[in-house]
Amino acid sequence: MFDAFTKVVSQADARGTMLSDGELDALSAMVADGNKRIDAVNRITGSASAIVASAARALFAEQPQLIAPGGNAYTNRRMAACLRDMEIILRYVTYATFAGDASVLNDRCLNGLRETYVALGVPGGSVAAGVAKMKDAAIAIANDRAGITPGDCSALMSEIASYFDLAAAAVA
Ligand code: PEB
Repeated sequence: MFDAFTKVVSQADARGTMLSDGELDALSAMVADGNKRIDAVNRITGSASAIVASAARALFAEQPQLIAPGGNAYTNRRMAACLRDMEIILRYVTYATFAGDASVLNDRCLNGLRETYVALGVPGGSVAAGVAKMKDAAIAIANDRAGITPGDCSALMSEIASYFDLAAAAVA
């Protein structure tokens, strides 16, 4: 598991070189903007249940076969497993955002997930659709201009979006 710093160190070590100016500049910019990152993680974390609930509601409205008899979220047990899976994925997205690196998400959540869903008969495309809905809900909350010192969060928001996209692509 890497964060943005250990990833750059590991890459430099693999090359056997000192850290480059570009690497130092990029990490320096990340530190300078660090409060935005922590605030975004804090907001998403604090609204995690609402993000999962609204994404699940939207997913089931769009794909009602999932909650119809025989569907993959039919019965309380499967519904609970589905909401739990969405929450797990969201949790790893917040870890990746905090670390500034996708490796924790890849290694501990997405690795083998597609195969797990195939084995379970859970439709990966539907999970991906749920993840995309979580992305929209999470970005809306993290990027809300109200109650914060306004600044440019566009790079951070695209970074967060990229972690959701990675998760969706891993199971789709
Ligand atoms: C992945 N999900 C399920 C299982 C596992 C995971 C390992 C089988 C064991 C169990 O039921 O608990 N676990 C989960 C995960 C990690 C992990 C992400 C990462 C570290 O350890 N059903 C739907 C939707 C979708 C869904 C499309 C969006 O209709 C999910 C939610 N996951 C779902 C369902 C099951 C499941 C299990 C329904 C139960 C399947 C079954 O037993 O029939």
